[in-house]
Amino acid sequence: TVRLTVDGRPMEARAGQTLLSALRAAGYEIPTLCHLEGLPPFGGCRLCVVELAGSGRLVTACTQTVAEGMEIQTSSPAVREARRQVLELLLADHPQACLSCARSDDCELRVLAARWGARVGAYVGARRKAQDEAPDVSSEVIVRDPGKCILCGRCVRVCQEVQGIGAVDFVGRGFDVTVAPGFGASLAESGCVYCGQCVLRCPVGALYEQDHVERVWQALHDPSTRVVAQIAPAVRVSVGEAFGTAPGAPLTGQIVAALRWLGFDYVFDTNFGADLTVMEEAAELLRRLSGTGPREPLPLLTSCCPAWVKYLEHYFPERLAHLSTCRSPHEMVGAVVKQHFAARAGIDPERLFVVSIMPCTAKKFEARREELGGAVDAVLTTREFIRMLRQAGLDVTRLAPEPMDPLLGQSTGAAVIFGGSGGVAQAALRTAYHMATGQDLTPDALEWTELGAGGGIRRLDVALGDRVLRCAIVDGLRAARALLESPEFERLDFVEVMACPGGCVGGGGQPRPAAGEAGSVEARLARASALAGIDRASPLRCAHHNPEVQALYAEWLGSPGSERSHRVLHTHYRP
Ligand code: HC0
Ligand code: SF4
Ligand code: SF4
Repeated sequence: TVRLTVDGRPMEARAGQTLLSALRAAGYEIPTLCHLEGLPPFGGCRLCVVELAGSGRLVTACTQTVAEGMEIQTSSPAVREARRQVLELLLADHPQACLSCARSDDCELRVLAARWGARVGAYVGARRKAQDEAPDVSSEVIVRDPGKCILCGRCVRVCQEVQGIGAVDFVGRGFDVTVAPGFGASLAESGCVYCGQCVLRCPVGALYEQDHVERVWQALHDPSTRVVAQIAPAVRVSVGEAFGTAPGAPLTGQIVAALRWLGFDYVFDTNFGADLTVMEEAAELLRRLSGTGPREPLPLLTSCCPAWVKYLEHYFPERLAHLSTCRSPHEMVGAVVKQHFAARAGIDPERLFVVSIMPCTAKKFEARREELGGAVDAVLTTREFIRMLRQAGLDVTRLAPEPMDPLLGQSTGAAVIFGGSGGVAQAALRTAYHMATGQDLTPDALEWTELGAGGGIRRLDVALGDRVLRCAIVDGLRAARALLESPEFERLDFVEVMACPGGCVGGGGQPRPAAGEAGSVEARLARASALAGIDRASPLRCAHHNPEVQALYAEWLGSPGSERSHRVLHTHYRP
């Protein structure tokens, strides 16, 4: 340990730690607009400056390493003045549009400017050209508003360093500088896969999702439309954060109650679709293992993450035959609702409007794919859903829990863990094992080993009778590229890939933690462990034990992999 003095008091830190992480660990709230948890320091915004006692020098806490005997001031007059100036310079090149900005509620610039007393108009002069550029609305998922961009570089770095994509970058110099896709391309023309990790990190209103809230209200207010909601696994453990709960508070029943208050006619569970996906994907895996299907290579790659699917289509089209043909869980729910539930309930499917509430921005893109036949009509991110709740004046934490509606409302522990990295693979293995051996394996017995140092790839071998199934879990697209390009790839049988770090719990549509970027990793872990807790406490932990799924096969689909299952629950991909 290293001993230092902070604001006149002793403090200990780990040798080699940056001042920023040491101060934050000790409970100091140090402002930054560019720092990203888990990535190397950037030192771009200069808001995290602290004063070195003695020299009076200001240093950026994010780049400065702690040293024995160091004495620092975190809120001296010089520190406060420097922070205020940084913020005033940012305001000088920022539209004063806070009142109607998509990020007004949780804009980090607005909060910090007010906190440090930054004045609008303190600096006047030329402005960057980007201020006069119209927002890029080319994609059906993400809006990029260059006029609001403060050039913090968070989106650039998360896209490049976490996802390994680099769809956006700094372009131009001086007053021309902006953050955009290369070669003047729009976001829709770029290599963006719509994971929304950049949206999650943007501190201001320069990146946000295309808003589906109004179209959902319209459907709810239309007396001739029956509106169906379904909620994703990861949403149930994050919505509460906007209403003051700690990350990971499970609120499934309260969310169902809130949806009925909002006027939804039916509330179903994407988890039901996850159980259904498990049945189909496990059957597909066993079929591929037996080598009977045409052009169905191993490893089988999971396909429920639309950003991952788009990534493969764009960057590795030669690998598309590896992708499971299963539609993702919420698309399965949409298809079953429109093609089966509607008939049973005597409703014209044309009058049904299905809304998916997802932790994900890419699901907006998926829902528009022609191959999926418009089974889902609108996708709300967790954040948009929270805004609807606020518009309706509902505090979800104060509602009495209610159950989901029958037919597509029941689910098992296998389904809920879909929301965290590794969950899809574990859930599929539970059922594949049963399909192959007639026995249930102990869910908690699956022990994965980390492959390489922090590379985001985990491995597991599972004995299926006399055959050993070689499986991997891939967390994030950078790790996915590493695996696709490694010789190890061809030796695997089954691989789960989720685009977002930590899986959907860290999805691009999730609420930003109350503690901001500084609390992001912690929030992700808390949400994932909450999902694992729901699984462990579930009376049923394997998809094949879901009574409603069994009933759906018995009365309509036949068996997993049947001709009807293929028509309703599977898809194909475009190179
Ligand atoms: Fe996910 Fe899903 S688990 S992708 O991460 O597979 O969005 O939560 O809803 O569809 O179930 C997201 C989360 C889902 C789907 C499920 C899968
Ligand atoms: Fe990059 Fe994902 Fe943002 Fe697209 S959505 S620019 S791929 S981080
Ligand atoms: Fe969406 Fe989940 Fe994929 Fe992220 S990991 S893009 S939240 S499906």
